[in-house]
Amino acid sequence: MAPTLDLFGDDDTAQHGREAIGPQSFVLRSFALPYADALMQGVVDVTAQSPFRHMDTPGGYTMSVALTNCGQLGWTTDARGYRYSRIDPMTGHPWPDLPDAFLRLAQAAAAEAGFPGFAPDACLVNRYEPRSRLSLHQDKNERDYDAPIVSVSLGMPAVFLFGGNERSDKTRRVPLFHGDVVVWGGVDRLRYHGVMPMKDLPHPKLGSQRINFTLRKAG
Ligand SMILES: O=C(O)CCC(=O)C(=O)O
Repeated sequence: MAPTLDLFGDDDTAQHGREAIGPQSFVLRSFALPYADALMQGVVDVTAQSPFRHMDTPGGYTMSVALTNCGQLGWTTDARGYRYSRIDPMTGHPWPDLPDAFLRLAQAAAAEAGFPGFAPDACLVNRYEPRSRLSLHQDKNERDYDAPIVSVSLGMPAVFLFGGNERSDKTRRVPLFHGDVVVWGGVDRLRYHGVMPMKDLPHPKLGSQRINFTLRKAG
């Protein structure tokens, strides 16, 4: 019988291993699976304090991806621009603490990709639904670019776009599944990236959503 494609990466057939997508960029297949339950509990705890919301961009659009943050600094956007802030503008309170499992996973993944000693102070949590997309962008709001970005995928599969240092550079399509972690830094730190419009491929545990965390050293 022909092998079936495991779309969810949630069982023994999930792919494992480290795939290079740039000189200092890697997909760590299924790396987050051992942390998945703790991560999802972390999302529940974080969103109880700072709920998901759709933010506006300086260009006048509302993002199709809903987001929140945890950690000392949270990334926000509104008509005035993109920035990090210590206070959640929706609640008027500091962002929730970074759950311990997020930190442990981020440090382990960064080390696995060649970036030991990663000390993130910001975690953006994105929630994608069918048709949500994230256009190509560079992560440039951080104070310096010495630390890598660690990006964790849970739930529905997605196609991650990984480009070059110019917006017009060719992009590579990288399928990402539940439990995959992408790490990029060093010479690749400013590469353009984004997510193609999501298809509705419900995940057995998370349903028709994809949760992504990106951990950064912003301050
Ligand atoms: O959802 C993803 O895989 C990427 C997220 C991202 O690029 C970002 O939050 O800047």
